[in-house]
Amino acid sequence: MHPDCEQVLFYEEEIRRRVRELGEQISLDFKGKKLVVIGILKGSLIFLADLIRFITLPVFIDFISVSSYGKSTRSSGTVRILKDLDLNIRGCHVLLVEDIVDTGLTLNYLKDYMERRRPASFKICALLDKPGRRKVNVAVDYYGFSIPDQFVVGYGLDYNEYYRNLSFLMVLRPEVYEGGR
Ligand code: PRP
Ligand code: 7HP
Repeated sequence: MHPDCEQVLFYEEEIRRRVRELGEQISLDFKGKKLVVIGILKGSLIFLADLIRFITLPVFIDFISVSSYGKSTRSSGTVRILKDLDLNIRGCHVLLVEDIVDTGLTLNYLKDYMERRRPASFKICALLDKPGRRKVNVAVDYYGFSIPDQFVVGYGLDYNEYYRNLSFLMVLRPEVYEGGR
C-alpha cells in the first residue's frame, strides 16, 4: 500500500482485464479501417500503451498535448494546446484516447478541434469517467470504469506530476493536496 493512498480503486489485474476488453471491442469495430490512435498527453500514456497492444489491427499513433489543470486538482477551464498532432488525420478513422473525463472541458474542446481536421470518423475512448463533476456533456464511445468524485492517481494519472508510474489506481489522501507538494 502506498503511504499517500486513501483507497485502492482498481488493481493492476482488474485494469488489465478491462483494457483487454476495450481493445477487443475496438478491434471489432474498426476492422478493415485505417485506424489512427491519438493519445492526450501525458495522462493517457500508460493506458494507450496497454490498449494498443490489445488492438489486433494495424494502428498509427500520434499524440496531442493540452493543459487545463497545471499544478491544481481543479480544472482552470481554459484548454491550451502545448503540442499539436504530427499526422494529417483527414480521411482517417480516429480514436482519441484519454485517461479521465472530469468536467469534460478538455474533450469538448478536442472533439471540435479534431472534427475540424475532417477525419473519416471520430471516436473517443476514456479509461475513467467521473460523472459527478461534469460541466459539459461529451459523447464518449468507450469507457473503462466509472468512478466517484474523488481525486485519483496512478496508471498515468498524476497530482503535480507525481504518481503516474503506479501500476494501480488509487484515491489520493486529501491531506496531500490540501497541504500542497
Ligand atoms: C487531466 C486529464 C484529462 C483532463 C480531464 O489533464 O489527463 O486530460 O485533465 O479533465 P476535464 O474533463 O476536467 O477537462 P491535465 O491537464 O492534468 O494534464 P496531464 O494529462 O498531463 O496530467
Ligand atoms: C483530472 C485529474 N487528474 C488526476 N486525477 C483526477 O481525479 C483528475 N480529475 N481530473
